[in-house]
Amino acid sequence: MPRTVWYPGHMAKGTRKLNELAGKLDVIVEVRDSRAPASTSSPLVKALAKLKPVIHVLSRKDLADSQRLSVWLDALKHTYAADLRNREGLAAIKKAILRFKPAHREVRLAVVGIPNVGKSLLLNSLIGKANAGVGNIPGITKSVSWYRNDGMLIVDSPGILDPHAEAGAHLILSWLGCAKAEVVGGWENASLSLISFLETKGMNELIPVEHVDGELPALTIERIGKKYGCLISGGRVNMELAGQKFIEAFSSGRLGRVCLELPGEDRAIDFRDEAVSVG
Ligand SMILES: Nc1nc2c(ncn2[C@@H]2O[C@H](COP(=O)(O)OP(=O)(O)O)[C@@H](O)[C@H]2O)c(=O)[nH]1
Ligand SMILES: [Mg+2]
Repeated sequence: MPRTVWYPGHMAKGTRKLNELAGKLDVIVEVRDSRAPASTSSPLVKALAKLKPVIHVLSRKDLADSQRLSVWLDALKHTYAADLRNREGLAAIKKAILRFKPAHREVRLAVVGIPNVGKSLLLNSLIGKANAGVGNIPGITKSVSWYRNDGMLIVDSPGILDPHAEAGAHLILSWLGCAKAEVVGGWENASLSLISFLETKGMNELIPVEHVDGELPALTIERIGKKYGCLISGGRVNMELAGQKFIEAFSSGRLGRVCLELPGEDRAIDFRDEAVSVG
């Protein structure tokens, strides 16, 4: 896939700034979603990991299948699962960060990750409510804000620290409620592929209606539409709405806890044919 499809000009600028910034940091904290730790990783962080240590925070632990999540925690170094809304796992993350603190000054860090994974929640927890920005730190990149708290010097720079996901990840992100369905051709499309995916993975218990293996996903979405009351005239199902309601229920955890990927697995989906437009 040509890079330009998913790598527009403003992203290149972000990358350059992030690289520049990374030179000043002691450690990078990357946030990913526990429910898809491969697809929600940031390609840019992967590149920076050659230069700087990276701590991985897997957010939304509260929505994730804990058994499969523990496979990730065993497989990835410096990895911590967290429920950022309830500040669960935060103490361990802070401790891990402070291990990179030089003796003579604060540890300098940035929280990085693709949009919607929980960066702001983590950042605010690390900064603490009462802390005002400290302005420019001498010798460190201007035009970004720094915050000081508990032995940490934390940079906040939206737009630089939230690089885009890989193009192919958008479908999975749409299932998780982390990407707009327009990007993957609407809710109906996204929900049909989610049904196929769950069937392939043997995760049928996450489908809220009867689903027979090999059956057309559209029939299943139709059943879901009836269950959720997505009807239009003549008793027909509004498939777009049905798809949206299904994905809402799925991504909010109402259908159960999920972890869609395991380390080292082949890509969940063959993305090559997927048309992706990036905003
Ligand atoms: N249930 C749950 N929701 C979370 C968690 N972390 C973040 N969220 C929610 O995910 C949404 C996006 O979080 P935000 O911090 O704005 O993500 P950002 O775009 O990476 O800065 C918000 O509605 C958060 O409340 C978590 O650990 N558990
Ligand atoms: Mg944010």
